[in-house]
Amino acid sequence: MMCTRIASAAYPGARAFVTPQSIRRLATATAPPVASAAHNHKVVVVGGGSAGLAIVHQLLRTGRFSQDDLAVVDPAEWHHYQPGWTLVGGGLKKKEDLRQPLKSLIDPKLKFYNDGVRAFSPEDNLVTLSNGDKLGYEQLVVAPGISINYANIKGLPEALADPDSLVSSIYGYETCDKVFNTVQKLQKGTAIFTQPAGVVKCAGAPQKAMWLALDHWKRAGRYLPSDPSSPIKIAFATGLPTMFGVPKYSAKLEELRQERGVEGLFQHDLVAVVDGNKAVFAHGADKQQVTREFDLLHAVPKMGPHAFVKDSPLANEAGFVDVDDGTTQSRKYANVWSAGDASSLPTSKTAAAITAQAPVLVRNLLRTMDGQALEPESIYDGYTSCPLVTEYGKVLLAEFKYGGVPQETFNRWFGIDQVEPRRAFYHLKKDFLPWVYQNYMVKGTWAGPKGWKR
Ligand code: UQ1
Repeated sequence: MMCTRIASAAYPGARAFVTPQSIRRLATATAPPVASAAHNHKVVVVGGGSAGLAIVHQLLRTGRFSQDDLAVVDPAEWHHYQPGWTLVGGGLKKKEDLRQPLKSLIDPKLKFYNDGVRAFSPEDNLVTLSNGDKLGYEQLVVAPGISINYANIKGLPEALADPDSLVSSIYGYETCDKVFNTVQKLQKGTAIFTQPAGVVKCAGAPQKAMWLALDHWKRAGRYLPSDPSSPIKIAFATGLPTMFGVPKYSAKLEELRQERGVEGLFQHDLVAVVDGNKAVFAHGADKQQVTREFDLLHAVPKMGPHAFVKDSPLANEAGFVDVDDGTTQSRKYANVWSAGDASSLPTSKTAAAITAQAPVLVRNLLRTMDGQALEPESIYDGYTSCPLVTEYGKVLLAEFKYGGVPQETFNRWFGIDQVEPRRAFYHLKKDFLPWVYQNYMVKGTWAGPKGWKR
């Protein structure tokens, strides 16, 4: 679960720079080219998403790399600004405006392999592409994100694909615009918004979709909070025991839920959609089956590591790239690194988290490449953020680190308590962040709360 993935204790810093003896020390700047590789690169970055692009362009900007020294591997045609899909769900943005051809975002000095990964062979410093080609590397960054597994909820793929159903999800490009269509269509009945047990990216997004829909219906006079005669009724069905994994923000969101008359179905994990209008949940520890009828369903699919990561020697038991919580270095291979959703870093999976992870990873990777020990201060503290839209025009800006400890940028500088939903944070989310992401973060010049970097 997202909330339990947040480390319960503060990061034990000492572990970060005491490298286990068992770790491989072979791959440094002096590593010989790999004879069996079709192509050799100094650094191979798997993934052209938020983490991959930020990292590879930060590496390039050091000026240490020549043409094709750095390679990016990704089979995608498009790069999406996924944090914007919540806003598409609220009718605030067009999904077409949130994507760019991936190729157009990759600096011409980089080698781009527009292909998937079949296998990692870290003992041989090799990555095998889907087309069979082998890439040799000195350093490897694994940042391919996570996989969305729609089929793990029975009947969900069919319900999402049916253009006439009121079943949608902000979690996919195909369906994020269906969300607002279904919200506009619903005149009366029960709307259910779900959040699965287990790992999801952006643990706040499932309820953002709900808060925007609620506000839309309220403004249209179809939702009357806590009034039994309300034409529309709303339930939030979550696999988790609370509204959010961090107590400070969870308390506020629970207060909003109660104030706004939203039914809370906690520890309800959606397992099936049947007959077009029934949601089946596994409830509690004994997974007791609970069925609820709906008129509108916003479903959040199950997510998990990609098979090519999970089935590789790089993975931990849960299937994520097994890296040190502080250094982002693989616990098994000293020349392997990971950040973003694919990594084992025990924090909430967001683009904001990557703004803090990427500079640490880059610094530590370069030190390792130079055969130098890691610096004790180059440690990721678990920083992540969730700009939680609570209504049109208001955002609660959750920012926290490992242990669910709040670390609020605007509290630090201006003494503003970010638990209070505010208009300024709404504009940060809707206008500033998409702009800074596209113009700076993917180019390697944005470090989140630490601002712009060279
Ligand atoms: C951020 O930098 C970022 O990436 C561009 C996000 O992802 C969209 C965020 O959600 C947040 C909160 C940040 C952090 C930036 C500031 C100014 C706190």
